[in-house]
Amino acid sequence: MDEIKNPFYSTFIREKNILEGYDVYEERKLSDLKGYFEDENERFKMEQKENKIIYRVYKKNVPLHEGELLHCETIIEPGNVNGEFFMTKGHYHVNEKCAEIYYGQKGKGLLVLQNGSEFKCIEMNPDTIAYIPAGWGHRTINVSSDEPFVFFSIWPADSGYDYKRAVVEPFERRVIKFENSYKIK
Ligand code: S6P
Ligand code: ZN
Repeated sequence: MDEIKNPFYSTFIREKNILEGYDVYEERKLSDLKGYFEDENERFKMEQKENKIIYRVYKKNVPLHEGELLHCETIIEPGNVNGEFFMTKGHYHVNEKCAEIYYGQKGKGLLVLQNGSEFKCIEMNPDTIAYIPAGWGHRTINVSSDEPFVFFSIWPADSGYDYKRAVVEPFERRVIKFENSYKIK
């Protein structure tokens, strides 16, 4: 796509957790998160039994140029792998000058941020607006056991995704089910 000449819109259908008018749909199942959970044996067993969707992403396409903005909806299902809550893979932006904004819409989530030896966690509730500064790795976790966590993201179109760095420098904080809530270890 070279340029956008006309304004456009899409609509998030709250009752169905679907973005009407999306261009790209991605789903990440248990099998796509091999190696991401602490208990890999349990993840594999769960995958063999039923390869559940962990999260879904609905995106709009824009040209990947400086000045354009990407935006999407992410829906993380409730669940855990031996107590570790369902979460996104997490990534850094290839372009380290690119920040991002997350807006919580439904459910209860946690945004885990990492920058070298620094960590931050932000609780994401409906209407929480979180700012992810340039250079920080980011991952989201659904900390509810019974409802999806839904959030909206906006970020510069020339950010790129660096998933490898999140593997080489893994997120050191893990988010575990604890009583009716969670704990961070
Ligand atoms: C993109 C933004 C989100 C995530 C999405 C899935 O910069 O941070 O849209 O892509 O939540 O997470 P991940 O880590 O699998 O890309
Ligand atoms: Zn991002």
